[in-house]
Amino acid sequence: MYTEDTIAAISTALGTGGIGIVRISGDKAFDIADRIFKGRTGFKSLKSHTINYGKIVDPESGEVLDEVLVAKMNKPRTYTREDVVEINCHGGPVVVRRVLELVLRGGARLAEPGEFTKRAFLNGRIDLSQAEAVVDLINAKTDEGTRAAIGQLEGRLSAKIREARNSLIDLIAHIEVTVDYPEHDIEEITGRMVYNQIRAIRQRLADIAKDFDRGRIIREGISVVIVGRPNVGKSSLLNELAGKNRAIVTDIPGTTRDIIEEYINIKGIPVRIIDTAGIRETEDKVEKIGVERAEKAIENADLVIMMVDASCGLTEEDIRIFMRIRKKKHIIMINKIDIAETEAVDHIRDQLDDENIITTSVKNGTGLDRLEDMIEELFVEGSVGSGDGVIITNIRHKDLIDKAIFSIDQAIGSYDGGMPLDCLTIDIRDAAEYLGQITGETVSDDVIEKIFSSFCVGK
Ligand SMILES: Nc1nc2c(ncn2[C@@H]2O[C@H](COP(=O)(O)OP(=O)(O)OP(=O)(O)O)[C@@H](O)[C@H]2O)c(=O)[nH]1
Ligand SMILES: [Mg+2]
Repeated sequence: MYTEDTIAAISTALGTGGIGIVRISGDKAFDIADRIFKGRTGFKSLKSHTINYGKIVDPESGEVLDEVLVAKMNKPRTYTREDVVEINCHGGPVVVRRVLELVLRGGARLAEPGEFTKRAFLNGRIDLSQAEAVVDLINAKTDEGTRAAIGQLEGRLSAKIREARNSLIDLIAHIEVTVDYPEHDIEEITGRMVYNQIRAIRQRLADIAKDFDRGRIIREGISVVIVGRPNVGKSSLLNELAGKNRAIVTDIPGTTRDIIEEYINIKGIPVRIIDTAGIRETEDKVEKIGVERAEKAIENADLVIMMVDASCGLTEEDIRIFMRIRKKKHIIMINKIDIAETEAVDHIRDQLDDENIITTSVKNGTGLDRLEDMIEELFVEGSVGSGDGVIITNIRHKDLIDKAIFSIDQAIGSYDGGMPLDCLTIDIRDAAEYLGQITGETVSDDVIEKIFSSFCVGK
C-alpha cells in the first residue's frame, strides 16, 4: 500500500459559514488530534466512525480555540483509506485557520489541491476516472451534470472501460496461444473469433464516445444569441425565458443598445442567453456599436435564435440577417402571431423555407414550449441520462477512447489485409493501453499530477 506523510487542509469553502471543517489524513492523524482535542475522554479512546463533542486547546498556551465536533475514522473505511480526522469548527475563517495551524504545528503537512482524493486513488479505493468525477461533481452547474458525474463516480464508466480492456487482453492471450501452436485450422478459427470480438468491442467503445458531445453540453452548457430587427420582441423573449424583467422592453425600435446576458436552464442544459441590439442601418453612434456587438455575438454563439415580426412581413433587413445566420445552427422564430394574419405567417414561412421555423407569441406565451423542445433536439440526441447512464464528459477520456478505436481499426485493417494474426497484437495492445489510461491502470505520473492539480485544496 502507498504510504505518505500526514496531510491536513480546510475542506469547507473559505469565508464565514455555519461550520468549517479541518480534515487530517495519514498515520499521524490520531496522534495530532489526541494532543489538541479535549473531550469527555481522550481522543484515542473514541470509537471509530463516531462524532464527538469537545474543545480544541492549544497544548502550549492552554488557550481554547473553539468548541468542536470531531469525527474519528479508522483506516481503511475512509475517504483516503488512511486514518482520517475531521474537526467541525464554528465557521469563522479565523477560527478554522487557527485550528489548521495547530494541526500543522502538530506534524501534518498542508495538503496540495486534490491530495485527499489522490490518496483515495493511489490507495486503490477509486480509479482515476472516478477521481475525475469528484471534480465534475463539485463543479456541476445543473442536475443533469450532477447525475452524469455521480454515474461516473459510482464507477459505471470504469466498469465499461475495464470490461472492454479485459476483453482485449483476453484476445491477445488467445492469439499468443495460437501462434505458439501453429496448426493451420486453429489459426483460422481463432482469427475469425478475434475478428468478430474486436469488432464488437469497437462498437461498444464507439457507443460510449458518441455520447461525449452530449456530456460536454451537459457540463459546459451552450451559448444562445437572440438576433433580429429592432422591435421584433428579442428582449421580451429574454425576459420570458429568464423569468424576470432583465432587459428593458418598449415599443420604440432601438431600445436595446448593448449585449444583455442571463444564465438559464433549459431542460437540464445550462444556457447562456444573450439579447442583442436590433440589427439595422443606423446613424446613431451608440446604436451602431450595439449592432456591431450583435454581429460579433452571432459568430461566437452555439445557437442563433433569429426573430422576425409576423405582423410586418419579411423586410430586406430580415433577409440580410437570415443570410448571415443561415449557416450557423439556428432557429427562426416568427413572433407576434397574436396580431398577425395566418396567411401572413404562412407567407413568411414559405419565403424563408427553412427547417427550423417556429411560430410564437412571446406576449401570450404561445410556442415557447416548442422553442425549448427544439433547443433540446438540436443539442441533445435522445433524452439525457437514458440507457445505462454512462455519459462521458471528460475530454481526456474521449481522446483516449478515440485512440483506442483508431488502434482497433488498424488491427481490423491488418486482418482484412491478410496479415498473420500476431501482427494484430501490437495494435490490440495499444488499444488496451489507452483504455488503461482512463481508469489509471496504465497512466503515467505526470498525467496523474496534472489531473489532481485541477482540484481545490481540501478535497
Ligand atoms: N403583440 C405582441 N407584441 C409583442 C410580442 N413580443 C413582444 N411584443 C412587443 O413588441 C415591442 C418590442 O419588444 P422588445 O422585446 O423590446 O423588442 P426588441 O426586439 O428587444 O427591440 P429592440 O431592443 O429595439 O431591438 C414591445 O412593445 C413588446 O411588448 C408578441 O408576441 N406579440
Ligand atoms: Mg431589445
